Amino acid sequence: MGVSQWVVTIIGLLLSFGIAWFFWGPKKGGSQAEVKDSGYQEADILVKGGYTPDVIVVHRGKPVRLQFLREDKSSCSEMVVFPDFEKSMMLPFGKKVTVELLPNDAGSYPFTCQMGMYRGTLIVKE
Ligand SMILES: [Cu+2]
Repeated sequence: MGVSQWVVTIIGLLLSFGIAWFFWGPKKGGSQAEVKDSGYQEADILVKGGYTPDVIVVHRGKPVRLQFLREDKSSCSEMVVFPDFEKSMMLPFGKKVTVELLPNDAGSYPFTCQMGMYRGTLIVKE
């Protein structure tokens, strides 16, 4: 192989490694919900092409208050569903909507739009 072929091969390897890392590499710890004076663990979530942040970390046994703000006009984002908590909420455009949950068990609980395209995770720790 000539030098340029080596360069192309190495770049290709680096790219595939980068892509694998992107999908399977260690994820950041997520966003820790803040405990407010209200006693609730609170977090703000922006709905715009997905959920930001999309991983919320809370502690079990304490009520959680998630404030969704939808800035996304696609109908995809008009509802958020927490299947494990049997909860769903309509998210009117530009309006803050509060979802209250009481996670009693540690675990990882997904939340999605009604079609499951937007995805987020509520991580409940001991
Ligand atoms: Cu959707």
